Amino acid sequence: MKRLAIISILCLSLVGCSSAPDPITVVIKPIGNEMKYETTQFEVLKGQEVTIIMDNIATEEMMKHNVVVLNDESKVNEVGMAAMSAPGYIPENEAIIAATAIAEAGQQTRITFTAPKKTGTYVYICTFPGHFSMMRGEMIVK
Ligand SMILES: [Cu+2]
Repeated sequence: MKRLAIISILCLSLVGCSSAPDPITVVIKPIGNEMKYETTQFEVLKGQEVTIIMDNIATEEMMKHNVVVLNDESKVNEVGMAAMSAPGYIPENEAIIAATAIAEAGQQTRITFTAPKKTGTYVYICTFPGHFSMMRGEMIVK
């Protein structure tokens, strides 16, 4: 009986060790009123709960931004182009794994999602029309 109790305590602690990593929050801002992200790379762990905040510190009304994470870098153009005529500038596309809503100048938008189980580099873009060629970054999943 004593041994059984010890084994079950061991199992419980092992389960604790292998549980998902703590959630992470990443704040992404533009550089002032430029069409550029200040943060162009960040790291997360596979399976981690990730919150991305688009903190649009721009003061020019025309500078609206979001953060759209893709699982396929070859789809950047396709998604960027389709976004121009999509509701909220976020198209329906299988390559999109997470997207914040567009943040107006001075506003914040956010999205919470689970990081992919597969390690690698995932590109993120701003899909406000005309921005995706300039506004890009990389989410590294480790
Ligand atoms: Cu933008």
